[in-house]
Amino acid sequence: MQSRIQVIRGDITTMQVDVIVNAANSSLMGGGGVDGAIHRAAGPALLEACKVVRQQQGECAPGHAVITLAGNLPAKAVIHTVGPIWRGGEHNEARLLEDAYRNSLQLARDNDFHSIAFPAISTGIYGYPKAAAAEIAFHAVSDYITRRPQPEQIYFVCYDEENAGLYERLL
Ligand code: AR6
Repeated sequence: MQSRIQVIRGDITTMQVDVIVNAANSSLMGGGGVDGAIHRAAGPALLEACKVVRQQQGECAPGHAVITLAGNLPAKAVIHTVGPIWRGGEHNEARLLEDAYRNSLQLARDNDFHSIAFPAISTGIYGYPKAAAAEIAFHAVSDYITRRPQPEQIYFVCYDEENAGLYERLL
């Protein structure tokens, strides 16, 4: 049987899964990195959907997650989560990063999704050290799925070589 967790090298916007996760910022209004790539690939419908969520729920705090449609993406939906900005490690960063993974999985499960793809949240513009972030990602996801049957398939999509190497070693 295939492992429930797989590491993929590449671009998350091409993933044919039920839901992909966006490493967003609290405004939910788009940005650079994977957020920019997802908005470009999804088209303007995604920003419109984010604006509606923003009007209804306000900003998305670090560690929290919200869900929208996926526009032109192959995925059925996008979960936008906000990772912590790295400020030296003494500002609850690890806990917030773990929450970002856990709350995204919970939202996928609440929406009855079976497959989900994550980027390496916070490890780009937000500056989280990649090795530490990879360990937290694996720990948070493994811990979640050992206790729950859904989502059945989790992909870690690594865009840069350093993360790909780290994730493959952890797997
Ligand atoms: N597919 C998968 N992973 C990607 C892709 C892609 N197409 N593009 C980049 N990555 P970042 P953060 C990886 O900076 O650190 C935005 O402006 C990248 O190699 O996208 O959480 C938001 O609006 C890195 O490992 O997100 C926020 O303001 C990982 O995605 C802020 O950046 C995360 O890098 C969030 O910063």
